[in-house]
Amino acid sequence: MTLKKTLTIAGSDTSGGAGIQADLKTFQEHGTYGMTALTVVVTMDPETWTHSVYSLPIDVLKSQIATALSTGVDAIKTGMLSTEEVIETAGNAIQQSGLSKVVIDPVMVCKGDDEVLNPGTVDAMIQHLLPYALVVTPNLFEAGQLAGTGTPKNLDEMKIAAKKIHEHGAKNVFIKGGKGLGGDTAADLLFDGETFTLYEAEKSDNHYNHGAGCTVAAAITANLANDFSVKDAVLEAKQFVTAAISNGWQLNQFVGPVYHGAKNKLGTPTITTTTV
Ligand code: PXL
Repeated sequence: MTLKKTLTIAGSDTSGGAGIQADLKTFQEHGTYGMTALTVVVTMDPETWTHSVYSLPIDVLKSQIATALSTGVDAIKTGMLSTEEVIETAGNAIQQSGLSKVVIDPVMVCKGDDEVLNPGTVDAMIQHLLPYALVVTPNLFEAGQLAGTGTPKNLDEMKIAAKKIHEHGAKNVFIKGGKGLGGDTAADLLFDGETFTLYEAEKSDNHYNHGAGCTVAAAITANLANDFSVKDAVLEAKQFVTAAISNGWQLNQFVGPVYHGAKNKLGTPTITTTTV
């Protein structure tokens, strides 16, 4: 048997819903073989759930990336990259790998924590990561940061941000609007440099959605590894994360992660796609 190989360069969410834990679960559900290069370990205070972020030494990150890439990776994803040095290291490794199936999830915040991890990282992402992105997957806040426009509040502003991010070299821009746009659906926008496609799902009233952003990006990565087109990769990923959010569950009094096994176990939700 052979499996497609997927690598995530990202942080560990000890609580298991986001980060490399989300990526590995999602890779597995898509029938790919997941590998990791860990950037940081995130822990949560048991009393308050305040996050602490512990960075790994840069040499340890470089060794992990070299280990994984030496096996012949099919698709690569980046997640939480805590410093400019880490971003540059990931970007250089991606460039040297020559891989085209590259998904950049420009993680800037964890849910519930509103400040950008480190403001210099936005420019570093633009310089070192976006030029190699086959797909970049910002949420609304991250799209506004990368575009320099401020957070988009409606579809027209999402389109403007998507165009600006595309100008930074990302071939496809997938902005995760989710519930944030305030309409009747959970709506995400794909821009491929020519066409805008809106992917819409019925809004879930379940608010246990920790890890949704990492999960959709990881699903796109696995689908690309499995030779899906970008449009098909995004469609399946939206189905996958919609099912995962609908079946999110309460881990403790602070957090409710998505359920990564939902689509395969419980079925595929309906997604509508519209050219807008
Ligand atoms: O959801 C963003 C995210 C990404 N990566 C790691 C995280 C989080 C949020 O908790 O912990 C490691």
